[in-house]
Amino acid sequence: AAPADVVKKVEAGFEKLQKADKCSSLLKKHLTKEVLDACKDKKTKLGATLQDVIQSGVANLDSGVGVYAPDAEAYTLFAPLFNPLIQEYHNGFAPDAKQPAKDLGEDKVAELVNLDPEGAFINSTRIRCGRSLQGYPFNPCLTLHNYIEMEGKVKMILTELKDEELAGTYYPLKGMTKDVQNALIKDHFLFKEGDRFLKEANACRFWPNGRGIYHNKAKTFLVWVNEEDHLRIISMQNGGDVGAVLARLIKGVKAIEEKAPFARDERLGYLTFCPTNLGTTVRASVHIKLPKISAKPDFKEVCDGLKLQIRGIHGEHSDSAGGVYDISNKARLGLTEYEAVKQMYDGIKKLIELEKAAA
Ligand code: ADP
Ligand code: CIR
Repeated sequence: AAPADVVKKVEAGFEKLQKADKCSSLLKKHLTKEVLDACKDKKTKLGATLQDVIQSGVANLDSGVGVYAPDAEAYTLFAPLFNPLIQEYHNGFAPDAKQPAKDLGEDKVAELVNLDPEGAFINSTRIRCGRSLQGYPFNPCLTLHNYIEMEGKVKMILTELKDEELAGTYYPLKGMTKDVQNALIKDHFLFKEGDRFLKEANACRFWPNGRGIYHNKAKTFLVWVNEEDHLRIISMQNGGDVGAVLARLIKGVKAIEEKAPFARDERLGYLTFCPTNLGTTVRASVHIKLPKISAKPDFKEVCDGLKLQIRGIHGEHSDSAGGVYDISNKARLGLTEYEAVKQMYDGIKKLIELEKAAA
């Protein structure tokens, strides 16, 4: 069972959330007294406790979600907390629901014609998915040795990619100059450093060891190694050709999957560190200018209705700049990979129609 001092910490965390009037995280909402009592004494085989699950959201009261899974077992052991939270985030995915079989949409990419052929609204399009290597837990439970071993395995797989569009170079974060790192971040290619939500989840230990980025010359196919997830596989390019971006992602995912076994759960699909990414793990986004409708007070409501999520210009927890927003599908669980992309596609098509019609 969880040690007494950990149970104390968890109880103090619960009290802190209860007192925080302005906190509107899913953690605060779903960590009821009953859920606390059902989970506070539990410990996974790897030694993770409820404290590991909630510590980021307790430290960061402005979290939208506030929880992470330290290992795969956490999703079932702490189901009284995760299940209702997952249900609310992913469009009502119920405790007895099951992630459908994988369908990346290879046979349907041609239907995704350019959303903005004139280039009037969309700066760029990006689709990413996450993968966890079978046999390794998530960040808080990884050792320095794990990080270095995982980086070695992934680097080997990536540097052996033969396809011209996928072939590239792996750049470890360790030893990268700050200038290069900051330029990659600014240009939206690399993950940021010092994310307080990840830090408080114990996800940045041994940084920058074992972390890095792989990309092709054009920086249209990229893989993040050991940031929030073991792998983040990314396809991106300027403009609104969603089909081309998806086709490249599919090619990359298939080539990598041939070489590495990934963790997938019967019910939850592909397993990830953050419950918002479970299932398909797909976030398909555009950087888009919608000056008229985004200035209206109901913009967020309109996006909610289209099952879209709004982020700022430098990703999650950042602000818009120059009227450009990052808009993506919100749910990743309970639908297929293709449907996740299509949710973004259909929603953005609608937003562009609304923008054109707006006074
Ligand atoms: P993730 O998408 O992996 O969940 P973030 O929201 O932090 O994580 O975004 C990561 C980076 O990807 C950020 O620099 C963000 O600006 C960039 N990005 C996201 N969508 C697009 C897009 N459509 N075009 C260009 N860059 C994008
Ligand atoms: C939050 O709750 O706001 C952060 N923990 C992020 C939640 C979802 N985003 C993510 O996993 N990238």
